[in-house]
Amino acid sequence: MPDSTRGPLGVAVVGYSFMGKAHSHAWRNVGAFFPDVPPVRQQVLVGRDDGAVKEAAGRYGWAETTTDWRNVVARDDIDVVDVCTPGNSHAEIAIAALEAGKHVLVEKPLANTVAEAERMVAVATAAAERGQRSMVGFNYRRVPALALARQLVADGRVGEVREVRAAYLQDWLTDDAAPMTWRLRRETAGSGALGDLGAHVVDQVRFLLGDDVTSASGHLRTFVPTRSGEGGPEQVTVDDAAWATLTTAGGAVVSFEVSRMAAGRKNGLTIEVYGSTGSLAFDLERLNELHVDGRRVLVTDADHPYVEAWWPPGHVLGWDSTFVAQAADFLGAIGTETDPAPSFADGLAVQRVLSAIEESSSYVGTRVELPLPATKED
Ligand code: SOE
Repeated sequence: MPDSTRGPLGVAVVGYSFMGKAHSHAWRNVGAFFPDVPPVRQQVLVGRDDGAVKEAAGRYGWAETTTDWRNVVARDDIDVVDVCTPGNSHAEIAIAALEAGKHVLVEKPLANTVAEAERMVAVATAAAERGQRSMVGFNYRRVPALALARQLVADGRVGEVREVRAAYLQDWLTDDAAPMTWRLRRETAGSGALGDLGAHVVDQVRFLLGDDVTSASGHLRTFVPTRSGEGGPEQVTVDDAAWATLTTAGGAVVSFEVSRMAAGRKNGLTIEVYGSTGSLAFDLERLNELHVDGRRVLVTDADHPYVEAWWPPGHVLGWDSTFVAQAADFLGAIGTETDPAPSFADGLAVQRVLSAIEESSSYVGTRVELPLPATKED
């Protein structure tokens, strides 16, 4: 187990693209806004391209860089390993870091498959016995409005939850000419919108309701089957969009929709919770607001979750603040020797739902096929 009594915790982030940048911002600023958590040293930024990772490290505030994550997880001056790589390397890096005695944070989704996630849970469970903390980066749990929504549901403010409508809509792949990326290859991303965006939706359903998903009936679609790769046209092997109906142990029914082709929606995670005595509604593109029974609540008061770490009422927060609060919760767990949430087990539960949605999508039996009207068949 890392010896956190020897001063600031040494942090290494593996990955320097979008999530590596967001997490670097978090490690750099967490101490300023959450002074009661253990301090950190931004020690190593890891990336495969030596020149690019050095340039990023200079901007993001890292002391050094390397192209070899295996070297980093073995270092005695590294206490925390933060995995911000594509999903196909989450399991290998996280397991190696846990077995090397580190605390580990992994970006969502936890893994690309249920089997990988199960292995990660087993290693994390054993590591917890040694005092090592592990967490999966469902950062939207740190949006004050969603943390407040969870409190309201738990306090019975909306009564028995019957319906949830949740969608995560983006539009960066709407244009057929958008080129191939690792996110469109099953071998690197595991799935498309389903795992990338749907992981957040499933985690939010479990987080807000404090409940588990017990069934899934899904439909996946790839609207643009090939895209331009470096070597010419390449097959897209993941979904562009996914739909599902989920049920929960508590009896709720969830309408689930994710897409990367929802023209005009940039980062549209919307969640509506309908209960027997009230309702809640949230839109990530207006993340400081929560609608309670249709009335807008500006979630910026000091007694709202996380807000007192930031600014006075009305001084709204941005998407990036969720990563700072996430780092604070992770460091707080290390400091208090408690296990943080969401755990790898939560990540595995999400992976199981994603897998069920994908599996059910291949079942013809769950869909009633409707013949086109005669006039259309001519
Ligand atoms: C996809 O574009 C993405 O970057 C997700 O991977 C993140 O998890 C989400 O927070 C923002 O959108």
